[in-house]
Amino acid sequence: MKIDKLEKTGFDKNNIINYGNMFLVGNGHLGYRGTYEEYTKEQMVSLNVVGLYDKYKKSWRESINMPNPFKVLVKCLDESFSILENEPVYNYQSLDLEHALFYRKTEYKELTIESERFIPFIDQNLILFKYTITANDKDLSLNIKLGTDTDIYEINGPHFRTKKLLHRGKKIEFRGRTNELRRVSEINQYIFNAKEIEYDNGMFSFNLELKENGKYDIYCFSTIIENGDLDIDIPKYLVSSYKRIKNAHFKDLENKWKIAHIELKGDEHAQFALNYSIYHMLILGNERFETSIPARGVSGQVYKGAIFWDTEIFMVPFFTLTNPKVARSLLKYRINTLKGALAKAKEYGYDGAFYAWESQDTGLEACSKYNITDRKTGKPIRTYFNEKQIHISADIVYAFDKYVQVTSDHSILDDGGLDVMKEVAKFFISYSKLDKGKYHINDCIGPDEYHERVDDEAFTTYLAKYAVDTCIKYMDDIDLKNKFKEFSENIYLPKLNDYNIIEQFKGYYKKEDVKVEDVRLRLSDENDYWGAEASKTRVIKQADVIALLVLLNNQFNKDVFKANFDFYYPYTEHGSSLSSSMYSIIASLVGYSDIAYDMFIKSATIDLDGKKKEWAGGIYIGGTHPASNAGSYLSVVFGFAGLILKDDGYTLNPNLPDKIESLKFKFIFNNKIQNICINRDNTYVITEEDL
Ligand code: IFM
Repeated sequence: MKIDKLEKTGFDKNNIINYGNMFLVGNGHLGYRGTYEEYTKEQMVSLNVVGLYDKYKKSWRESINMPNPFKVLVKCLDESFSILENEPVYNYQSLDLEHALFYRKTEYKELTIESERFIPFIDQNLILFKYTITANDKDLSLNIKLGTDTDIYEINGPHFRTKKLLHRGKKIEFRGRTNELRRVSEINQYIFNAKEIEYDNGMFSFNLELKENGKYDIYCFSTIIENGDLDIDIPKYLVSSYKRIKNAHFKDLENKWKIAHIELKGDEHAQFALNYSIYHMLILGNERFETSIPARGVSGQVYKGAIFWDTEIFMVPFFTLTNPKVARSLLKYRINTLKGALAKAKEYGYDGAFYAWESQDTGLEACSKYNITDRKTGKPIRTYFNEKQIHISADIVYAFDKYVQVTSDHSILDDGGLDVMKEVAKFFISYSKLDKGKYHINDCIGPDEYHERVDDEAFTTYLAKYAVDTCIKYMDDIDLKNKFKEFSENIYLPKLNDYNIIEQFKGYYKKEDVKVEDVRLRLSDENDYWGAEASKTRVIKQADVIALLVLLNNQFNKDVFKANFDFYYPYTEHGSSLSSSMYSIIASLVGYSDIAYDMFIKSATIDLDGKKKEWAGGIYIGGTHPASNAGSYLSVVFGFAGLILKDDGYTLNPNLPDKIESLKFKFIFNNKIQNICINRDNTYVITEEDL
């Protein structure tokens, strides 16, 4: 297995934010953006913590960023060696995808700066940094400023109503109290040699005489303490600790890759993009936390650090197949937040569990009623994602069902999974309206968010029925079963028309028949919110009926896949990064292998090509795109390989794109590793081995 590094040379200020996302490191609980040590909050330096949230006044409640533990500024006389002020002779940065290690090298005539950082999984709340200065061709007298920057980058902050810095020797301790009165601290242990050290407000300052070709190393071990425990025992780290933890981290990552890696022979571009996508999954899956994975992963506070359907529909399947323990902890998050979902249902007058469209630690709704602002006027736009995107509850049941199917781990049902299912079933029954003997799910929003408050929405109704049927499948309670069966047998499902097409919602066909480019021309700016114009037309934001066909593929045949693909493809903007992987999968299943390939590449390169949407109206939506990363994995496994999961096993129906000579991957099914090898002619060999 060879996994190339992500590498960039040169420096362009315009790339700073993008590279911050691209070169992210994390361990599913902490994330540190791919920024440089001289940067500040202006360049969006951020140490993001998943599962910690705070609300400042009337702003959106969002995840917390901690102080930057590793700020370094180097000066020689009056010359600053910050890349923001001083153009280097050579600049290089890399991300070792195999080992989740960030590295940078910036060369000036007089000196070279190198740094690296990583966030181990083995030690949950630790980040390690190393910084090296080399004097190039003469002795140098340097001044170094090094320490903790408490001027934090925040979107809806400030989140720390009190900030205190304590300093003992080379240790700096930040103690913060959030607006929600949570105590969080950060203990930063620095290792460096210096004679006279001054300290001011989180920063050490000292002079350094560096001989020609001499090297000077600085280390930092930063520990985040989330429970306010001030007596926590933190080891005293040494230089040898750095090497030891780094070695263990490398081995850990190598083990993770063993199952997750996919070989796409003959296509280096696709291979690299897929490796990069899988990297993002690996730095997000942490079985020891039940805080789930936010839509922007650990790259920052965009989307409030909240968890969406992205996790259950895109990411959970990746982990179910490659690391079921992580999948289980993601599902546990939905069990733990059931209370919030019950409260939300009650608030809106429904029974059961109405999961939050944007969910945080409590499971209460974090999605604002005005989730988008008008780009020109700055005025908030009323959206109904929160109240009407009810498919989220069914998506969660879907993820539970697939997990059980693949792992045979029924204990998740006893641990609360069945309660989730029952409450979700009750919710859909209470949401529906009986009309002429049929239960209709009206006034909702499907994955296509441009058409709000529609009736008989295909994705939602099919998934609602699936959720209720899944609950019936697993439960014993006869009375409840009969009640659920009555609903399931009589729910109204949009039917296939004479051409095998499923109408996305009642009245969709009557919408103005224009295509994506027509709507684009109606916008005054590409960053305008598309919903305003698209809602009047057939143009949709993202896979909706197509997503339904992917998820419930057992219920439809190839003719239906093809008819709906042909119909909806020209109307789909792919305005969400969740769209293209769904189209890729269906394109593979109908034999459109070129489109399948293009859509896969689109999904896999979302964080590499710099072309993604950064604004929705006036709201910044940049960051990494884990659902799209997971989607590229799914495009290969469910699309190119045609994996179909069934209650009694699985089947493969491969359709390799022309550029790919062979495809090899592993997944875990029923506690056994399945080794799949697909040849150019779509013949394949499966071998099985013990875990
Ligand atoms: O969950 C998605 C949604 O489908 C489209 N807008 C962005 C959300 C978060 O990724």
